[in-house]
Amino acid sequence: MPRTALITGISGQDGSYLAELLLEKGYVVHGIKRRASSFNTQRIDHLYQDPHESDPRLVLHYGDLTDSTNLIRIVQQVQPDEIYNLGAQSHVAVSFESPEYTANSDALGTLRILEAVRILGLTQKTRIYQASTSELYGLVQEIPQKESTPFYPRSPYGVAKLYAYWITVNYREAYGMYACNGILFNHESPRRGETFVTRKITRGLARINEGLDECLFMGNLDSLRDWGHARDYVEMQWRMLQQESPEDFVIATGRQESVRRFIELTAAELGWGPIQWEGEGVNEVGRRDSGEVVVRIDPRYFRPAEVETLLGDPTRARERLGWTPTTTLEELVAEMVAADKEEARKEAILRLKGFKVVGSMENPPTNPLA
Ligand code: NDP
Ligand code: GDR
Repeated sequence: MPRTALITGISGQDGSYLAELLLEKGYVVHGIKRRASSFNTQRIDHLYQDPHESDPRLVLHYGDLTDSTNLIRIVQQVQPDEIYNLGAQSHVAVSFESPEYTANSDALGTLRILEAVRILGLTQKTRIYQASTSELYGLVQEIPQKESTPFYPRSPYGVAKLYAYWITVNYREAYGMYACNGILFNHESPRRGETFVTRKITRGLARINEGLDECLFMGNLDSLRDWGHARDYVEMQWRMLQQESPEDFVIATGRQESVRRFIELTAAELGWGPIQWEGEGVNEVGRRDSGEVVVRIDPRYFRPAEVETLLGDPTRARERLGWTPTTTLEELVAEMVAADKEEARKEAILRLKGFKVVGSMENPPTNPLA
């Protein structure tokens, strides 16, 4: 019998890579997607199977982490061997705008998944992966951060994920469930949402390169992050559920760079000369080799409370999960730039041929709200 997995957040960046991985491994994959007024499954459309075919290996269910009845029904129907709880309002800046919704989906959503498994008597059958985050460390108490580093979240998102972390630990201890937290540091890919910083940079500079935009507006350029590739990280999510007993793991590369450096790496990948930084604070600008200002600061992108520095220590994952990231930061940037260059080139050709380019939801401007 093939194993059955249920993925919340299957339409997101990680959900799409994880679904690919599990299908390759022979799983039957069920995913929860939210009802939207337009199509929202672009990242998994290549995996789609006509539901009219017999025994499809990818099955999608409408649902939402804010709806217990729906979650209980889906878990009852699917009887999963593994649940990957990846669904979340995952944007830190947006969580300051929608703190209550973020708590409902990210904190209580996790509780609802755990309760569904418990209520349905599946505690000994179903293994649960909880998508925990380096945002738990927030105002960091120790560098680098490891599993034992104390938490100090700095956003409604971080606080909601703190609840999710502890309720996962609590259900493991209280009910003997196989439930574990992956404390994942930032991971990116060409499928990263357009408003997260790395994608905003590769997409924005690729559009400037094609003459579609003139300037990228940014927030804190000195923020430090440990960036890896999402494809590598979802493999660790799977491995965490294949251990003899459940444990929490930090997944990170152990290398830290600034947002500014990510811009420089992107510019280099586009074949530009070095970016010249001029001015200070909100007046700082980045000038490209041909003389144009391509980066400016917009205070809108600063957060009410910032996480300044994150650097993970993945020693435990290396020793127990055999963790070896396969993608360097330079390779990640190259892959993202190549994909965004192609998108920008397509749009430039459409414009040149006189086609009106589709509205802002399909092609959000380089400087979106978050
Ligand atoms: P994305 O934002 O790309 O995907 C989030 C997914 O959650 C989407 O499928 C989204 O659906 C879905 N979702 C949002 N709200 C709800 C809800 N109320 N009910 C059901 N589904 C919902 O995130 P990533 O793939 O990057 O991240 C996956 C998980 O890992 C998230 O929980 C995130 O917080 C966490 N994480 C991510 C890290 C990273 O660097 N990427 C690092 C550490 C943790 P829709 O497509 O309809 O919006
Ligand atoms: P983060 O990712 O908050 O770490 O959360 P994001 O890419 O949004 O920000 C990283 C850093 O870049 C700074 N920054 C900007 N960020 C955005 N989005 N837009 C800007 O214009 C900008 N300018 C500077 C930010 O201030 C921040 O310091 C991500 C999410 O995927 C979470 O779900 C996940 O839990 C963590 O990573 C680990």
